Amino acid sequence: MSHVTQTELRKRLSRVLSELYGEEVPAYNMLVDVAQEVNQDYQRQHPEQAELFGSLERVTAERHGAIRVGSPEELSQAARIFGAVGMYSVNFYDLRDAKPKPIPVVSTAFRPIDRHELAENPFRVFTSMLVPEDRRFFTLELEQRLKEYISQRTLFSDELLALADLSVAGKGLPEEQAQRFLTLAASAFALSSEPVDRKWYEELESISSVAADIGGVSTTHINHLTPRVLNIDELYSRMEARGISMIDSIQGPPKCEGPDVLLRQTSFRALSEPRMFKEADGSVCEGALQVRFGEVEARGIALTPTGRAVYDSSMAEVDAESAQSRRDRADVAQEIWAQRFPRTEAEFLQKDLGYFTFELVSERPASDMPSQLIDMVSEGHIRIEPIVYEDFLPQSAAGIFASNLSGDGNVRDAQGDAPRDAAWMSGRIGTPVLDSFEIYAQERASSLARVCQQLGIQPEDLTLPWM
Ligand code: OOG
Ligand code: NI
Repeated sequence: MSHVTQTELRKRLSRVLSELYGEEVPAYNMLVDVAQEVNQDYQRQHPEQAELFGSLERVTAERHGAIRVGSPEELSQAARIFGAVGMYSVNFYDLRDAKPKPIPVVSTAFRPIDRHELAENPFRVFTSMLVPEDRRFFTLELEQRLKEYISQRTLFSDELLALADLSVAGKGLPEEQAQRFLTLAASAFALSSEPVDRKWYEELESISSVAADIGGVSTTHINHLTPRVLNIDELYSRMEARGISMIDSIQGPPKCEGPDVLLRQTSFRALSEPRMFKEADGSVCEGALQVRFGEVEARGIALTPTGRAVYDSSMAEVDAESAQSRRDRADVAQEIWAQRFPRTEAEFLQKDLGYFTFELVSERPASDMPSQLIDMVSEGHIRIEPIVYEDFLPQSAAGIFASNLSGDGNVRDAQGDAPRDAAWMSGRIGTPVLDSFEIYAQERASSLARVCQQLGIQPEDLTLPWM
């Protein structure tokens, strides 16, 4: 019987979830169609740039999902399921003191980490976990009831988890088991028809609608699934032209003249979905909830710690300046970006703002070349290629969460008292929570090592912008 590799399993999982979500949220299908139109037009108009950040084939299949779970046990199970298809926990995001609205979760993203695996299929899932111990949101009494409720439910069946472990051990699954794994995974992430206990849901919703979406129901579900687009400004206006009202702005860096950096995202609120409710008197009736939405993303260069610091301070500057001057935020952002970020990739490299890989394109011996990497690039001996940002941005994620919340929520005046970080999360889920800066730096280093080997020199022989 044929063997399905983890890579193939990931491709299929992404496809199966996309079909499922399209059935559940028809507006998603429209978003995917519009994204594909925009990408094809972009490819036609800018053939030399369209594949700068990944092949069109990759970008067309590319999705990120978002799910939410209630406890470290549930998160560790999600890690096993994603591990089965070659997706690993990268970065720790704490959204509990996020602006404009605090969200009672800490998050990570599961994604492939190897460059070739990303090229094959970069499926990633932003996974958030409720923090019932945080007193800014929950009293001790509510914490206990939440934990009790969550510990009694089963998000992922034993059979699904056993197949996931088999896939890790055998680097994939035989065809029949692969199909079973996909069927069970899809049903674990589907919206449940189980009645929602109205009183319990509303109690949690008065604190945070994210808390209600996680702890107020007996299953998890895909909260959104996001296609990638090559021109997000164009997508934004085409969706509005089709009568879909998008959130006020695009999250993340503004449109700028220089190379795209990091991640830009925008979303629209999905329509109400019918859900069954169980009332206090035991009767069951149909109601509606509005928690799921559509989102789209555009990706650019992964920034180095130096570049990221410039990004963070520029964002803060934009906030301060637009609040003070009351000018349009997008205009202020464009102005500040033009001052803070260079216009060319070579300058990004020279100032050590972004990560690149390298390719030797000259036949000359190393002795005939400059010893500064940046000069080798500007004289055309070495070609650079930006490393695409594969992760998320906490501030943008907070904006995406906030723009789709139903109520205002309620944050109490208390100490948070539940410290969480990557090491804590890693200990609780039993696998490392990787740091994306290290992944990008590693990729840059191995690419440079290859070029040096071709030249018969050591990386230490070169003057590097980041050393
Ligand atoms: C996750 C929100 C964050 C993103 O793309 O930054 C997110 C959620 O709503 O569960 O998906
Ligand atoms: Ni998202």
